Amino acid sequence: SLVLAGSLIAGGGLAAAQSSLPSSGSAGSGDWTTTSYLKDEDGRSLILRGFNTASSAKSAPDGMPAFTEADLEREHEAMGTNFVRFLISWRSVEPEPGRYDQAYLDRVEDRVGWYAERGYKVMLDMHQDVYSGAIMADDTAGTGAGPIGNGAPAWATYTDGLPVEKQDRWELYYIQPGVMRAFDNFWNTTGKHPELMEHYANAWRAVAERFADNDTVVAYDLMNEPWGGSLQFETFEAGPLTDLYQRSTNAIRTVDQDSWVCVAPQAVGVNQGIPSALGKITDPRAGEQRIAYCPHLYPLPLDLGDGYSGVSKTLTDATMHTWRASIEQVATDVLGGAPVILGEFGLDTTLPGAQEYLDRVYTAAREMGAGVSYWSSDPGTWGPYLTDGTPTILVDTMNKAYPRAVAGTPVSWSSSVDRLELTYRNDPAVTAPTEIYLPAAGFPGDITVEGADVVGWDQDSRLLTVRSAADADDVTVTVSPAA
Ligand code: IDC
Repeated sequence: SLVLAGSLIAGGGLAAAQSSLPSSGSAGSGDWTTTSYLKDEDGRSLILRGFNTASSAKSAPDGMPAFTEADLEREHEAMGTNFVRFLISWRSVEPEPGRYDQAYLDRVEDRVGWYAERGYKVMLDMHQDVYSGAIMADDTAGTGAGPIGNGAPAWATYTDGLPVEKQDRWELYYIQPGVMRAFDNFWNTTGKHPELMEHYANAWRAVAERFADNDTVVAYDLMNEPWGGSLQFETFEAGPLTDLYQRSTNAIRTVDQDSWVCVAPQAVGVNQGIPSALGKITDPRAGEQRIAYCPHLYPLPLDLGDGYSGVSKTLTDATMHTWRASIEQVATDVLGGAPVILGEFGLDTTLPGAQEYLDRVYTAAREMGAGVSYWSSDPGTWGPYLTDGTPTILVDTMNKAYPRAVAGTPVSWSSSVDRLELTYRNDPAVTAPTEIYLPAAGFPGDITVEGADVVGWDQDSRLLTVRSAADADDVTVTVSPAA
């Protein structure tokens, strides 16, 4: 069973974790930071903070999340986010082989417009869970929008008549024979469906064609939580997964030169800290590579519903320690210095220790120079608001001061309620100012800025813009409320 697979994986992760834990026992204290960031159209380094929006899109007939522009306005006002990992799906992009649904892309573009108006950046995530909604017979399975699973269209779902039995947890469907076979056919491990990966890459080209000239869409997350079916770890990641990424990247680059292509490792195991065997993806664009690494983090104890305390906390810390090492290894050694976005992490915010875990992950992301999209904005105890609109602890957790767009390369930054400090290597080629978000709670009125010239401080948008001398090298800016 997957529970067994899960404990095997957790066991392997822990063994690895223990052998590499520093003797002081201070897990996750590595000082690696990326020197590579996604850039905006003005060349500024982006520090991205936001949500996955949204799980509700997965099986909606029109493929749209139950998330309105008013919901975005509330999020923007309350949390100062600047990023979204927006869920799209292959079944919606290519409902029939070779036919790309432009009306669907119109709906996506409308939502992207809401984000654009508020200065966000968007990463489109080609989502899947357990391959497709067509894995089980159901009224809606024929469109690929069935109740269990999401992602691939029905026409690309070949279970070869193998069973998919009802399971208690959604993750358990991954090892049902019919689902395993659907993946084996997709990756052409069966040798019967070489066309499916080609379709997938071309579906990405259709998406990229639509958004190539859109400055708000900065990244394409090629596949949510890849699963290799009967291929696992190296045979999968270094094999068909790397191959699919390369083909999709090549397809995207025939129409879009500038957006980042984000790749993720196998989910099971690597989300829990096991090293990844992903291979190098070569970006055919002229100039620097624009490949980003977008792993997820789901320590097993939290996923199984334990809180962040006691043994569960010890195991979670061990997971995070090996996870960071594994992220660094792929981003640096394999992908050649790729920016990192934590595409998903999340938990039930009512679990004991949830606040401490959230703080711990955001601290790690800050230290690593990684963007973050929390799973997810959907209403409920995992999200920022319950279904009746009551805020959870996430709202205050997210609403912190942070630099959003930096006119150079961030070296380090930190913030408390009423102070922000940012050090960056100035890039004289960037003329747009550095942009910093300052929540009202700690910065209610006038502010004091040291180390750079203030360009503007807008107490409505809560955005401070600053500029340093063109010949400056390393710049340290501190911001606090005026005395
Ligand atoms: C979960 C949703 C849940 C849904 C399930 C299957 O929260 O309502 O039933 O997907 O579609 C992931 C996945 C992400 C999961 C999330 C939380 O990428 O789709 O959402 N998660 O379980 N990987 C690890 C956790």
